[in-house]
Amino acid sequence: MILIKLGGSVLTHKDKEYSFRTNIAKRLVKEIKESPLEEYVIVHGGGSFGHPGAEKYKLNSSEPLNPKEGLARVQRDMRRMNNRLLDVLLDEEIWSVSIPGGLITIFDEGELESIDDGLIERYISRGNIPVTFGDVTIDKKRGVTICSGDDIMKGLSKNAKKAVFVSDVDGVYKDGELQKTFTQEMYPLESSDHPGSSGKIDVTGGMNKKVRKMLDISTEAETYLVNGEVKNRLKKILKEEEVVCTEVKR
Ligand code: IP8
Repeated sequence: MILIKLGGSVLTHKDKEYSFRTNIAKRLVKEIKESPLEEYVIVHGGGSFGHPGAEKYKLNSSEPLNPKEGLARVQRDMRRMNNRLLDVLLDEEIWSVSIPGGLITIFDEGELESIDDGLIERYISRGNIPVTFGDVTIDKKRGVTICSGDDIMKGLSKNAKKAVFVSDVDGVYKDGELQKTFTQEMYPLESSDHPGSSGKIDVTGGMNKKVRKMLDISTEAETYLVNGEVKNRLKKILKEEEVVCTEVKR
């Protein structure tokens, strides 16, 4: 099984609320379709649908504000985004099923405790493509918390051969240089490592957090970060062709 995370940074304009980048989504979905994949799961992030509400209700903190309302509103926002992606997938005849991350995960103090991968497996074995996404979920201590798409990638990685993170950067940089391979010793990153890293809202926090999760995932599956804004990079990586990207390896 292959895991593909379509980041909120490619699927949305992060600085404009609820702005889905339909054209990029269409191209990425076509690239997936043109690759020889059979069993795969698509995971997507929150971008400008999920993150502004998550920030407003402080859903990633130990004391969320108005958690009932925040849960309801931000879950609704994420389902809006998911529907936009489903429209694109179904137009390409990729028979997708939506599995909200908030309904298959349980968190404890902001950390993923368990994920119901059985549900995902059941749909895969039917020949459907599970599409899951970052969401608001139940947290044993906090009541609610944010489940990021990266957490879902981690939760599903034990059954995966490959985990591909599609973002708006060419890969992971160290000392301003794009790394073909990023290893444990290069962690953590300093803000000066990554050129052009922006201060856009992303409550699940920056490249360091992502790379930390990718290092963990790499003990289970080959793990890559690739730029989805550049045509055919995703397709090439799925076809196991040489492409500009970073392999993260513990
Ligand atoms: O963009 C976050 O998912 P991510 C989901 O994968 C929400 O971190 C609701 C902000």
